[in-house]
Amino acid sequence: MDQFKDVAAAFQCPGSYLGEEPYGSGHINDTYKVFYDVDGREVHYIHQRVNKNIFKDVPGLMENIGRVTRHQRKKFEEAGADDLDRRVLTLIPTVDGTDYYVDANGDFWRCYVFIEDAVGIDVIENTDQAYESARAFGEFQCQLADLPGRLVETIPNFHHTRSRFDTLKEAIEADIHGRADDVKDEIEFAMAREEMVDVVIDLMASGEIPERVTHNDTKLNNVLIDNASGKGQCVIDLDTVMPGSVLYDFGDMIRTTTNQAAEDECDLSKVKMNIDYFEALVKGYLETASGFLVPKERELLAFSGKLITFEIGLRFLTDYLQGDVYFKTHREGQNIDRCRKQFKMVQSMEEQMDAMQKIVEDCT
Ligand code: ADP
Ligand code: GN1
Ligand code: MG
Repeated sequence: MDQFKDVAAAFQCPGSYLGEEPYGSGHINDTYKVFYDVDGREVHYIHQRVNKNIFKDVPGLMENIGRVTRHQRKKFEEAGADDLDRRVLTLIPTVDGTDYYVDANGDFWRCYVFIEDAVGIDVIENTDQAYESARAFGEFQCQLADLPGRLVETIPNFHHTRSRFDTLKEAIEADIHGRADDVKDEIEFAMAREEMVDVVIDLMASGEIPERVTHNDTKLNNVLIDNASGKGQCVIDLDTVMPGSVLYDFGDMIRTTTNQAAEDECDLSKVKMNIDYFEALVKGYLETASGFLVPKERELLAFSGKLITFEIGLRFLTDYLQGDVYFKTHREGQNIDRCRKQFKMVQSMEEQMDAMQKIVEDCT
């Protein structure tokens, strides 16, 4: 495609551009695996069009990613890692020496070294993957604990659950697509759980929970798992790395790795929080994070799963009511199915909260 030729020419990728294919299953950016010929050898890169409707300050976001990946790389180097380009995302600069390229439509593009022989997993297959992904995200937080300066907030109030709740209420009131009547049960489910939304925000405001550099989008498929060893190879999708709480990260790990149903599963009888996956997550996470967590953070690890799953459920419900304008959808009703799945997970966690809490205590 001509457009890709321009993008390819903008970056300092060695070799000549051959073609590209859409890649991965992210809901936000447009991601392509791009093929180059380097002296008869096929070499791959990732080219990504960053979603500028969602990220209002792409230069600030790219500056964050540069700072974060340089810091991670230094940490891996100090630890003696010999496969740096597979441990941390590597940005390829443009011919002008910047980290992003703006095309004729005003769209922002970036280019990463393609991490071979590792994949982002959409649906968990075994407890090792839960352990490995949590270990990798904990290591990520640990490495960034001494990052100098404050990062740009790429999406303000991203995990401000109160503000997500209020936005849902506005969407219900406006009901611009006339869909609210069809989702009365989901609305009722959400409204009945309002008391949950301020817990972490209030503890952060009082200082009992520290602000840290966090990933904020710790979906299982945002850590690449090495095909050969099954180890957590590289944390990716750094667009939302910014000041936050570790509870947002641990909570989203619980949401996405403790059941084998797809995020938009329609058969809710398949949706249940699997306590074995939860235990593997806690163990993997504490292996790398136990050194820095304060007691309040530990105490709320199990709760964080319920909170973040509820929050994402609110966001899917809001997007459904607003006409599917935020998350990419591939079929009608996908956002409401995603919402129902999240709410079923919330309910399942409510039922198992004592057992989850006990696992955290036993691992501490
Ligand atoms: P989104 O924000 O849309 O989720 P991601 O940055 O997570 O975008 O990228 C989408 C998918 O592309 C990932 O789930 C992963 O499968 C793949 N991917 C991203 N970066 C790389 C990389 N450097 N090497 C290999 N695969 C990658
Ligand atoms: C989006 O980018 P991706 O697909 O990894 C979203 C997350 C949601 C997730 C739900 C910037 O993540 O917040 O939890 O979808 N990212 C953004 O699957 O909104
Ligand atoms: Mg992603």
